[in-house]
Amino acid sequence: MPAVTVKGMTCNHCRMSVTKALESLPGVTGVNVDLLSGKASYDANPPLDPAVVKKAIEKIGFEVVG
Ligand SMILES: [Cu+2]
Repeated sequence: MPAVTVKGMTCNHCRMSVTKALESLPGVTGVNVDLLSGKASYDANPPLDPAVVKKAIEKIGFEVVG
């Protein structure tokens, strides 16, 4: 599963926001976001452009750090 590290998530609401943002992207079949580590992993077919993933997360107010 490809993954990014998201900075700025502080509670379960943040985690759900990031999850929903990723789930809304075309072709996404699964999303898992870990609040403590900030790791957001996803599966998509066809694979997502990492720039699109970054943009979707930044659009809702979080920072992608890796
Ligand atoms: Cu929160």
